[in-house]
Amino acid sequence: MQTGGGESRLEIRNYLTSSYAEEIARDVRLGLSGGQKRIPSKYFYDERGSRLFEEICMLPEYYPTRTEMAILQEYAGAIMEPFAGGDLVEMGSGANWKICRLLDAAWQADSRVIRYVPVDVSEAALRTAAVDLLRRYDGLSVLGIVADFTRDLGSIPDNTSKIVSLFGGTLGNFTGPEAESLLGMVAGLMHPGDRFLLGLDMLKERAVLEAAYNDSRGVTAAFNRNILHVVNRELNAGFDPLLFDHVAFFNEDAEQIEMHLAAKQAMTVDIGLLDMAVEFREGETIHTEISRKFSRESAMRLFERAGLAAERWFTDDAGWFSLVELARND
Ligand code: SAH
Ligand code: AVI
Repeated sequence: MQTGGGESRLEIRNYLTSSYAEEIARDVRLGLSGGQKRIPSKYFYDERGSRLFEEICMLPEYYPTRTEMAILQEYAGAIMEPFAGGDLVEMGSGANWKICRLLDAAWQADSRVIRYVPVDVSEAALRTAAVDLLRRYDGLSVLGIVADFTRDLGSIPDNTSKIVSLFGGTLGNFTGPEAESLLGMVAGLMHPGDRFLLGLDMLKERAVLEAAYNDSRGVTAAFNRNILHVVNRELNAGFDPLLFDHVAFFNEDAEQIEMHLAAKQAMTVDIGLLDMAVEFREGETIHTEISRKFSRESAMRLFERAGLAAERWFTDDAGWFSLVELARND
């Protein structure tokens, strides 16, 4: 869709609409049928979920956003300096705070021609962020891609130089094999000179990690429960989200935070559109998210397997978060 007037610099292509209903039906049926029940974390992000995530980013306990923002603030000039213009692709873009740091650096330097290409499953978040950017940056054009980046990376234009970014530690929301395949797909999009900016949340003290996912105001709990609101709406299900406790803990062996929703009592939940009744024992959980934490060594192993090479590492003084600039390893 091309919007008119002052917004003629905005085009949004939606690759999800036809498949979303079938996909959530398939994922929820499969996820709630096995031993450990699961719902994939990408279903957190409807309009309300994206807003709750933005609230999480501002919480005192949730250090990743402010730490990555500070890294970007310090190094955006150095990151953008070699980029002569082309596409700034952002996977899992959400709100536009982080890309603004890079755009500010480019706009201050000169007037390179830059197109911003956000890729996100949440059309609402993507549209709001895009319209705001067009207002702020004269001459910027935006091609928004509403898609699942684990599947539809082929929808990203491939005819110009680019910097691809995946901020926020979102890579950590994927298992090792999923992350490797995602990075391999990004490597496949890159040409000589292209760069990939990857935000990684690093291993640190358990108390700091667990506080970030168990905030005192209960915003993360509301974000976690929101996935049940999404399933209720999309699949005509009968979950009472308040009958599930938010549970988040650091699994040290797996080097990941795990988020679950634990049934407060035994119950049966009907999922109308799937013609399915799901039984819960008291205390039984739905696993909703992993958030993997990296060391330099585990990250380097992953890059190598995906055909990527780290060119520059940018970190904060405490080493809590890393922004890694990667190139294709040819
Ligand atoms: N980049 C932002 C937002 C991170 S939240 C930041 O760093 O703060 C994760 C974002 O990724 C959300 O906007 C969510 O809608 C999007 N997302 C999650 N899984 C996705 C997938 N499989 N495909 C496309 N977008 C996805
Ligand atoms: C988007 N992602 C990097 C967040 C994280 O920290 O793993 C999602 C989140 N889950 C709970 N709080 C934030």
